[in-house]
Amino acid sequence: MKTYRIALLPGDGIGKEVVPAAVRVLEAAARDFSFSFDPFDWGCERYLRTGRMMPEDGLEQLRSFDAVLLGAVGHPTVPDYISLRGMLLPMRFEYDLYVNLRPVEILPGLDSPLQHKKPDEIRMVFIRENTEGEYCGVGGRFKAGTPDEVAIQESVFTRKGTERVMRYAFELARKRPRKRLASVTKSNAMQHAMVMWDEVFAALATEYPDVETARYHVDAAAARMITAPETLDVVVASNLFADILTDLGGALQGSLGLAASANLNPVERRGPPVFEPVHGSAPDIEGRGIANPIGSIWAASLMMEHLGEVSAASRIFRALQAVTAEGRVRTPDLGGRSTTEEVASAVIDQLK
Ligand code: GGG
Repeated sequence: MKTYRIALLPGDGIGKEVVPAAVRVLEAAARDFSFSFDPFDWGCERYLRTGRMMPEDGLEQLRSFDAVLLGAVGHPTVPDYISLRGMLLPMRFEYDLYVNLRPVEILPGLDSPLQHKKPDEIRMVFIRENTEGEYCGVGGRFKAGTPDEVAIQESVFTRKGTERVMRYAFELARKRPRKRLASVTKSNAMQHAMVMWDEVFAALATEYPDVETARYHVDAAAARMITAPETLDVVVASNLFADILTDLGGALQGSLGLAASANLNPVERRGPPVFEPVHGSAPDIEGRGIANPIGSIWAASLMMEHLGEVSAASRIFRALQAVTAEGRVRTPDLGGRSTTEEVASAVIDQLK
């Protein structure tokens, strides 16, 4: 029987509540395979104790795992750039997980804040470039703390990095019923990187005549997500643009607590893929047991799909859908009074 080795990185805040909920669901979903879960206590508390979010050889420690299930990073007393760059971004960069896949769709029984749209009119998947762009970290500060201070934050877009993420998005669009791909740009204002982005998109489009393409400036894309979400199917965007737009996507879904993501390298393995809810550590509700575990459970379903356990992935997702459709068990972000544990138990009951 196949045993999947999963590294658990709950991280900070509500990550420590939603990851155990997802693990319970995964265990209940295992039929003809099993899991071996290894927990790692990496995160901001470790940083406050030792000065590092993870050990120096942390990335090596994770390398042989089949996948990583991550919760959240962030703590009120640790600068966000330290927590993000101390654990999550190094995994994406070092393992070259260049695709960050984020579905945006309405689960049955849940209402989007867009009252003028039907649930089936909001069904998109964002493909976020995940290893370069605005997040590359190139830059510096000069004359820090003086009135003459200069801060430079460079974006780095490579043709290779742009092309490979767009190719993934085209391939995905080709497999979906609507076969549409929108590229998010800002080439009117960013005449170097985003013009190259547009050129690569246009060149690839000639290889995919069956895929209907569109190109929107990021500001127009944000508006379109509200006014005409039914026109969006697969959306490819840079690291920063997609990070922002998928938080809007989470809001359209009804709560950021529902949004899931998969950090993947579909071509080669330099390390394990990483699955995580989109939300952060939410210190305002930490420790109250009311965090919505659906984003984390959905991420676990994406993980099973990526590991080739398609039937387990779809059983988990259908169980999630059954729970939201029934509407009896909901956490407060969805207007209910249920706890994280109660939602996980309801999903497990559906799995049975
Ligand atoms: N679920 C992981 C987490 O804590 N995400 C919050 C965050 O700030 N993410 C930034 C990013 O995805 O680039």
